[in-house]
Amino acid sequence: MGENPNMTSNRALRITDTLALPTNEKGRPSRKRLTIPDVYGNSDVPNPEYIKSHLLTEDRLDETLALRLLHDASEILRAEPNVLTLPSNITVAGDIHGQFYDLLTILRTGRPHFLFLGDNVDRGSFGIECILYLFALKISFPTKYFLLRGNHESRHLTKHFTFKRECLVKYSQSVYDACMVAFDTLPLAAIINQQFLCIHAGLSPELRTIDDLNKFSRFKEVSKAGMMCDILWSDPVPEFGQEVAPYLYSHNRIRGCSYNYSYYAVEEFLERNNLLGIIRGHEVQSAGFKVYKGKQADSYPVLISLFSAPHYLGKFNTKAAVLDYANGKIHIRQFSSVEHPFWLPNFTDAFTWSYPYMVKKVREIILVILSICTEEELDKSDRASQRRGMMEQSKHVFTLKARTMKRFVDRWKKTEQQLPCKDFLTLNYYSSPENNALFNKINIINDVEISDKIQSPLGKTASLPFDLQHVDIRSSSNAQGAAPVIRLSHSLAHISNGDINDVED
Ligand SMILES: [Mn+2]
Repeated sequence: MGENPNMTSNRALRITDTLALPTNEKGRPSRKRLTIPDVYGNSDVPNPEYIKSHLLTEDRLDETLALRLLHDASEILRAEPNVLTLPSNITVAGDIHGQFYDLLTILRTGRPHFLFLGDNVDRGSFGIECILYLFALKISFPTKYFLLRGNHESRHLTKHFTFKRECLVKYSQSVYDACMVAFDTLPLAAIINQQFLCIHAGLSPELRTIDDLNKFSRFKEVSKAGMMCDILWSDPVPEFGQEVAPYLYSHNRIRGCSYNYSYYAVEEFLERNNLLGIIRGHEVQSAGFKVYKGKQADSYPVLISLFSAPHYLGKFNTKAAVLDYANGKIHIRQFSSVEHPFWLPNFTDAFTWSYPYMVKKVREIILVILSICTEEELDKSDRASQRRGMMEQSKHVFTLKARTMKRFVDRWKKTEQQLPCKDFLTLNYYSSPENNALFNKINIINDVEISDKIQSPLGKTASLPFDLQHVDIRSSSNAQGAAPVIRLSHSLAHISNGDINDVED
């Protein structure tokens, strides 16, 4: 283990096992927030098992405990180099994306060491659970569990996808801020057994030797260009291994930033650095993994993609996979998703989510109550009332009121369609042709405004209700400030072809 001589290996295994677990009746939430004494006891390391069983029932941690875990883990991570040196006999996992219950599947088996390639948060509803538990494991067993940074371990993506909102709903701004500080300390790459480079996304034109990765300070937000951006954002070219003519890099149009690297770029890099292959995550795979061309028929593949979030986004029928490497052999282990608790889109509570339904139904009820007669009947009623006496006059007044009310409701209906109210629309999840059109229209406008404002190299594909058309917005990250590119139905088009390799993650 050469990753960090200063690592506090003496801290490992000193787990207090005398503390009583808070009682959870048949897996129901105890509603008790675990505290520092509950988890740390008299030790300087937490007991991850207490944390796991508590989080499993959707219970939460006391804020001081969450902050302590984030702080303690980031201190250990900060002491690690940019590039970890790891041994063989290891399990490598790709993107987890907030799927805490599937993360537990990975951890249940596996090798004596674990390496996570990044993107543990966003998309799924349990990103903070993933981080708190993985960090508890890191603090307790710093030479067993290793974490790399993904492009989603950053301020600008967690803000635009789900993780920030999740932290604010489940915890607080302080916990989110502490997560961001901790993410800045995550190492960027690992070399396994002096043979394989493990990295979240891939190569960069600026990356010539492994030493290049250790030459800069990583303790900052992910940059929007340059090597730190590339290794967390790049992808292999779509025609990887079947390039007609040799070339190294092309612009990554799908991501809107960074590059696509070719087979030749990988081959050249591996030869220069005397490595066998690259293991990376970053792209969803229908089988959970993708093995790319090897140098020769019997050699190791030069590139392997892993994706460890099964049933991705709750709608893609995808498997997940991890890679076991031991005794010079690579084993890919596939796994399927397990059941998990359900969260409404955007962590909305049930009352807020159902508010638009209520407004619609109450409006319809009022309309039905007030529509006591047709327009013709109203006209007849008008003429009749003019010929009758005082008793009839009161009926006339009522019909006038009814007519006014109907006009008011009709006008309200039109106004609602013409003037998009953001609050209403973000809650407007119910599906009908006119509402879908309205929702999509407004969603595009909002996303472009946000993307323009921060000039972020991100694409936003999450958080739309499943039954709505998938809207995929990608804004260009280049300094010239090119107009954002709006592409419709990108992901769904691919899934319908059984090809989801292109879906951003
Ligand atoms: Mn990624």
